[in-house]
Amino acid sequence: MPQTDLILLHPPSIYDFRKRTILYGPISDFIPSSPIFEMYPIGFTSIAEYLERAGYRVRIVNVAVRMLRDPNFDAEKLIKSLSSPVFGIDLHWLLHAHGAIEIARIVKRHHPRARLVLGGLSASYYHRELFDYPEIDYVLRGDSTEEPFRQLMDCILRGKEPEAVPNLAWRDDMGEVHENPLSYVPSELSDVMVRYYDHTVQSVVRYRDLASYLPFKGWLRYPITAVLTCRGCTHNCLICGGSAAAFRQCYNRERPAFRTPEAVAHDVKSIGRITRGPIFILGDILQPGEGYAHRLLQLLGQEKTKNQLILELFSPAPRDLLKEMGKACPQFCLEISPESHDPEVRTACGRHYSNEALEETIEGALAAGCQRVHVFFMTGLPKQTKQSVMDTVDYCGFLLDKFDRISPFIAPLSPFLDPASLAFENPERYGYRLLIRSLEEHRQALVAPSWKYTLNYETEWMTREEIVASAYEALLRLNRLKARHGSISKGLAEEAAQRLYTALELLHQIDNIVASGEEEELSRLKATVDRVNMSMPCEKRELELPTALIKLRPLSTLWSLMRRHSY
Ligand code: B12
Ligand code: SF4
Repeated sequence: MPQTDLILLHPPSIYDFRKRTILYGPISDFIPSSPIFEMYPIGFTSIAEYLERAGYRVRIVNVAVRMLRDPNFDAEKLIKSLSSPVFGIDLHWLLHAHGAIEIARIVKRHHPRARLVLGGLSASYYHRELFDYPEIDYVLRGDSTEEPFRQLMDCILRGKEPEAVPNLAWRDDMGEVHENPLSYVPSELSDVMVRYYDHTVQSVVRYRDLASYLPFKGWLRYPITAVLTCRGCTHNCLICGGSAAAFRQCYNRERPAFRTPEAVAHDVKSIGRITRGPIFILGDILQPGEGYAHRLLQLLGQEKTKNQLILELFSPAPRDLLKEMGKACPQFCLEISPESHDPEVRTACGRHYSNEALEETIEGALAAGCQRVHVFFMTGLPKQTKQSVMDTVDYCGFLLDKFDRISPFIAPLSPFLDPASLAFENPERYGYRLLIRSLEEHRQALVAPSWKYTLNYETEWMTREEIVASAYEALLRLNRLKARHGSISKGLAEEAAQRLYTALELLHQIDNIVASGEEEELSRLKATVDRVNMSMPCEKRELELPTALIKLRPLSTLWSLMRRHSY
């Protein structure tokens, strides 16, 4: 196996998830990952490519996906077998608070002389608390760590103190913790994410290890990929840890940095060479202004990509732009998240538009040839009562009546209100009650027996119990509506209802066990809990675009590359 200088490990959300009995709930229904959140941050591939350009050999190992794919896979044995002077672990999503620390412990147990770096938004937010765990040597803060990481690698491998490495918090040999300024916040991104998709494919070939590079468990069946347009955000959604305010206050970013339309179009082209799976262009292309959106669509139109493109809007878009989307990306899919049917709730969330504007956008997109519009609603919002949640479901029915080729979805804000979000930072001001705040409390909450006990918040308008109960009621109602409208099959709707009723029954049983204090009884429920957790929710299937459109198998491309290269 080629020598490595850095190994990046992606942990499962909860390290020993295969042993524990935890009912995760509808926490990952809209993303390709399972409730173990096995997807690693795209930033891993960007860091790897940047450091390789600087002469370092970097390998990615998605520990979470390996554990999910094979129930007998021994993560500790694999980590023990690895060899590298530096290991990195992402704590980007707070959901990995348990897994990240446990993996850190395993790394240090077997590689006591190796240096361990954590990074990602949650690691940045909790960087001081992270040094309470003796395994952690460094935390690289901020949304752009490629260049600081290069400088840190130089220091580690040359035995130099890293006091000049920007964004770094570090523990010296005497155990003292230092905090360098978070000063590296690039306003342009031309030297990162240059050829990271090609590089990822080459790494699979070099390490002959496709399984460790898979972004999520089902990727070979449904090879969806993502292209990022920016770092930061222009919007200020109250509950989002990646809002403009969150970036400004916690990650020192005054304004977002956008990749050029040329770089984004180049990524789409590179991906098209690897797979014909759908490509999600992440981030509203209108954020940097209409000129940017028009230019990108022009480039995508010239490219004539065969992959189906998914575009997202943060707010309604003008009709001419929707028309251009249709021309540039035939059969495109559009995503928009009004959060609630009630403009008062929507405004309280930081999204300021009317239902009329929303419906005009949906109409415009469908008229422009959009294959499907996905509309996302949420529960657990400010000013949102249980009745308001049910009214949102009724509005979904209205949308289903009014438009064809539309899929409305609803899910709770769960399990965590994002740290750094306006609501997390000023809960009382926005009607939230934070139940836990510290990193260790979140680690403990993650291993609670059901998502009801993991939720880190409740609101002035709904208790934790009500948030959980209304989420299931809304999911069941929407499921019935969709079956009635024929937007999902009767069979699928029945299966989904069965899954939801079983989850409700389990919640009840878990509550009784918790109340009795006999938590060893939980293991009795494990088989059913695991079945509910790991069976694919109906929403995920609905979100998948028709696989008939995916003609090229990624595996065969990789095998042919492996045959051609000899690393
Ligand atoms: C794109 C995006 C996604 C994509 C992720 C694609 C991917 N594989 O990365 C999708 C849509 C799949 C997604 C899903 C989720 N997301 Co999201 N997402 C975003 C978004 C909009 C942009 C992130 C981004 O573009 N980053 C830019 C890339 C290049 O950087 P990066 O991957 O973060 O990596 C850089 C740094 O973070 C750091 N870094 C990362 N890892 C490591 C590791 C080490 C060792 C080091 C040193 C550095 C480092 O260095 C990297 C390079 O500079 C942000 C909001 C925002 N405005 O930022 C939310 C955001 C990050 N997501 C969030 C959440 C909650 C989720 C979900 C948990 C939601 C859910 N319940 O379904 C899931 C988790 C998915 C999983 N792991 O399985 C929260 C996180 C809050 C928190 N602190 O926990 C955010 C902040 C806001 C939000 N609510 O959407 N998300
Ligand atoms: S949720 Fe709102 S603030 Fe957060 S990334 Fe999306 S648009 Fe930006």
